[in-house]
Formats: sequence, structure tokens, C-alpha cells
Amino acid sequence: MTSRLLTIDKRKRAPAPWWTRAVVYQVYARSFRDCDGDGIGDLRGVLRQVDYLAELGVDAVWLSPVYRSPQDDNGYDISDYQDIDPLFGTLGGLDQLIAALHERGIKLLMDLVVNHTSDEHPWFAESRSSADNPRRDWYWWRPARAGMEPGTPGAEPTNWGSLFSGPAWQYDTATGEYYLHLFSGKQPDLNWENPTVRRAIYAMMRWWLDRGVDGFRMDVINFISKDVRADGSLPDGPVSGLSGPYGDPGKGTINGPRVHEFLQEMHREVFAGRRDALLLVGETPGATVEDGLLFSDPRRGELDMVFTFEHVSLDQGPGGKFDHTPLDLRDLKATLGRWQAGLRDAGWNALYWDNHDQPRIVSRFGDDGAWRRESATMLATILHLHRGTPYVYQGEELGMTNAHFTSFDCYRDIESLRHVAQSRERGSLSDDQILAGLAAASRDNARTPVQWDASPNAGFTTGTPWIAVNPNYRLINAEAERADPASVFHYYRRLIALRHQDPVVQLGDFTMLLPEHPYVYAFTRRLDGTRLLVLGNFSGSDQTVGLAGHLDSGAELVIGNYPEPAQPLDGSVTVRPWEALVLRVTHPW
Ligand code: TEU
Repeated sequence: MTSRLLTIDKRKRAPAPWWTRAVVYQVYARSFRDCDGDGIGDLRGVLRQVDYLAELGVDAVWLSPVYRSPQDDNGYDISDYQDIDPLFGTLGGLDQLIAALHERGIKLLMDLVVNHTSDEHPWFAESRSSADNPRRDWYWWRPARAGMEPGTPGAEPTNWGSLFSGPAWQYDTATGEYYLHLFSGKQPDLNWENPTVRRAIYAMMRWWLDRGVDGFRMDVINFISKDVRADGSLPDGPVSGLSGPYGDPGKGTINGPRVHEFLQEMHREVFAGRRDALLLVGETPGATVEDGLLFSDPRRGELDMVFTFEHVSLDQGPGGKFDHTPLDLRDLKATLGRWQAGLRDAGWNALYWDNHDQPRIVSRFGDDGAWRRESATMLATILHLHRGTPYVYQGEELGMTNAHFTSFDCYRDIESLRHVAQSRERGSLSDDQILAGLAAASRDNARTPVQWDASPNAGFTTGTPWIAVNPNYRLINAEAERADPASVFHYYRRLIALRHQDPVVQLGDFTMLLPEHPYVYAFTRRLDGTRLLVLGNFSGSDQTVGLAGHLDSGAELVIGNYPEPAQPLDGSVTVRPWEALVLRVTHPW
């Protein structure tokens, strides 16, 4: 008890970092807004919308990769870290965007993809050119498995499967060896064991900070250390049947033995002395709460916060990502509650429902039909009232829905297309089953163009969009929502303003209530003598919950998504379909 009080006291004394009061907005430029009519969003399109972002009230923008890239994985395959792809614009255009955002008090975070490069990066071109090239060791080159004929099935150096289907090793005839690619064959993994590689990456990062960017979102940053043995070999992974004949690369590649050492070195080399105003957020699939704490404890000098994947994996069946199964709300509460508790005294949570890899939350955990507005705003309330920094993915603030594509030719995403090819090859699923899996989980659900207005192509482009616009744009679009005070957009504005203003939202302790209730998400946040009670109904019917002791009379409404909020009565409250409610109770504890 004593040590707990001391921790709280310390937290009060030290000024909390700016990002405890902040909300970050993710821009996936390709789908944001197109200004040159080629059907692909661009930097001028982002520049055109800076006042929209200021109106929403966000504090920082995370820009998905706009670097030079062959676009095999929509820019997560970078061939030049220090230039902009002509698809999106120019370096000068990025400078203009940074200046326009800064004028409005909005920071810009670049996406940092340094687990791998494109195979068209000059580093890789050199590396693959000969076995004795000085850059050979910049990537993971390995000979065929002992006793096997190079290039034949099963001869790969380890049994690892790629996250995008098929083997994680590509045979290269030029030198008769294989290179490692945890993602596509056009995304070779960099060898972080080599200090020259690390120095080159740190120099590139300093160059961006000198240019005026305010931090980085670090792509799969916990994949950078591989579990390499002294003799240079890498371990096979367990075969589960999920990935066909391939083994799970996780144990040998995720949260590897040197990951914390590398991040601490990066901090010293890149951020030391200028870190306070920056934001460093790591994407860490497969990280546990314990890992999350190590990455984000400020005393360790690594990252400010990490994106966990546990809560976005709860609706996956035994068949993996495309084997969709309905969410059990109790699992979501247990998972998010565990992260809140684990990072209570040190570390910090990055809070998100949506990003460019995830299906849209209103279609996933809400009801994108009759209760779209209510469920989108309820989900937003629950997320934004947790302790951590909320991230809003473009279109989430409009309550944009999944794509609801019904044919294979609508899909563009490499992960989805590879999954289709692999499933058909194995013949284990019918086309209808494959389509159902994609409809629920494909990354393309998040990648349909942002719906700006009711004009053709939702005002996204005057050309032909690279991926179909969701036909519901005539009803769901920014222009209509900005004009409607009861819209999802205006509700997000209120939630963002609330985080800016309310110290309890920023720093209050988190306590989960009703962990076993199957439909109601309930928790409190508490700071000094003030407590917030947060309730969300994850169902389309009324739910009555008893909360004696938490529903003192005199509770004041902070925010709610029904015009007339539910009224507590005798220690209980009935919340209506998808209703969200935040009450403030001030008490002299
Ligand atoms: O994603 C990493 C990742 O592991 C997954 O979220 C991935 O998107 C996939 O859905 C796994 O099933 C990051 C980026 O966010 C993603 O867009 C890139 O494709 C990937 O890394 C490679 O850079």
C-alpha cells in the first residue's frame, strides 16, 4: 500500500509527457485523398485536409510509408528511406505538409520500416550481387539445409513460413543461397546483428528528425533481433498445420535476445538529448504485457508505448487470421484489463481499434447496420477512456465500415491475395469460405478510400480509385457528418477534447468492473478525489447492471451517445442498445 501511494505521489510530481494528453491520427496516404487524378492518394491530398485534422483536434499524425517503393506491400517495402515515392509527391511536398501541420500545432510521425527493406533497395541489390560483396552480411543469407539440393522444396535453411504465406526463405540462383523474408519475397529482412547496418539506420533516422519530424511509428520493431546461434544457424519453428508444411518463425524472430539492447542503442544514438517532444511508438505483434512493460518503461530508454495485438486476435478461430469467430466480450475485458494493470505503475499503452491492417471496428465489434452511429461512438468511448494514448485511423471518426466485397477481384492486398492462392492450392476451403474469411479479416477493409462527400468516388479522386470506394459513401461521408452535430465525427471531436482537458482521463488509475458480464464493458478511472464511471453496451438490447457503490447520486454526465442518457436508479442502470455513458463522481476519499 505504502509503495503504491509513493508511486502515485511521484507520478503527480513529475510532469506527465505531452502524449498522455494526446490523440494520434493515422493517415494511410494511398487511400486518404488524391489530388492528381491518378486514383491514388498523395501528399497534396493530405495537405488539403490539414484543417479537417485541426477541426477534429488531433495532436499528431502518423503517416504510413510514403518513401520510394515498388509498392509490393503498399510502401512497407522501401527502396529509398530518404526520398518520397513519385506516386505520393516529393520531399519538398513533405516539408510543406510538416510546416502546415506544425502551424496548426500538429506533430508528424513517420513510419519507420527497418526490419526489412525492399529487394530493390540498393543495399539489397549489392548484397545479392555476390557472396563476398561488403554488403552481403546486411541481410540474412544462408545455404540450403545440409544434405539437401539448393532450391528444392524443403531445402530452405529453416522451416519458417512467411507471414504472407509460403516459405520465409527465397532461393537466389546468383549465389546459390537463400535470403530471409518474414513478409513478402520483395521484403528481405535486414541483419541487425551487423553494427554497420544499425549505424546506417540511425543516421537515416537522425536525418528525418533534423528535417523536422516529431517521431516514429516503428513497424514490427520487435522482429529485429533473430535468435541466431553461435554457428550462425537459426532454429526451426513448431509446425501447427496452420501454415501448411511451414514452421512458426515466432520463437526465432519475435522479441529476440538482443531486441532491448538494439532499442536502447537506438535511443542513445538517435533520440538522446532531443527526446522529450518526440513520440516513439513501436508496433509489436506477439508482445506480452511483460514485453510491453520492458519496451515502454521510461527508465529503460527504449520506446514511449507499443501497439499490442492480443485484443485484435480474440475473434480468430483455430484456423488463424481468416478463420473468423465471434468475439466474447469477456475475453476483450480480460485482455485489455491485463494490459491496463500491467502498465499501471510504469510504461504506457497505445490504444487502438483500427489501423491499415485491421478490419473496421464498427463492422467487427459493433453493428454497422441499424446501430452504426451508436456502436461506433460506444466503441470510441470505451477505447478513449482507457489509460493510454488513443490512435484514430482515417475514416474511423466517420464510422466508416468494412468494404463488404463479394468477389475476389475487388481485393488488392498482398496478404489477402496470397492467402487466396494458398487456400485454393491446398483445396481445404471452398471459394465461398475463403471469401467469407476475407470479408471479415482482410486488410483491404481498412483501405477503401476515405469518404469525403457524396460526389462520385466520395470526392476521393477524379480518376479511377485504386481500390473500390464503399458504395455507402452517399450516406457516410465527412461533409454530411460535419453538418450533423449528432454524428460520429462530432462525437470523436468531443472525446478528443475530453482527453485534452481532463486529468482523470489522462492519468487516472483504471479498475475493471463486471469482468464476467457478457455484454457490458464497465470500468472506473480515478485520480485524487474524482472518479469516472465508464459503461458501454456491446449488444443490440437493453442491459441492466447492478453497480451499487459506484453509482452515487449526484453523478454528473461527462459524455454519452444517446440524446437522453440512461438514468441510474437504486444502484443499477439500464443501458440501451450500444449505449455509452461516462459519469463523474466527486468524492472526498
Ligand atoms: O504489420 C505487421 C503485422 O504483423 C501484421 O499486422 C500484418 O499486417 C499482417 O496482417 C499479419 O497477418 C506491419 C505493417 O503494419 C503492415 O502493413 C506490413 O505489411 C508489415 O508490417 C510488413 O511491413
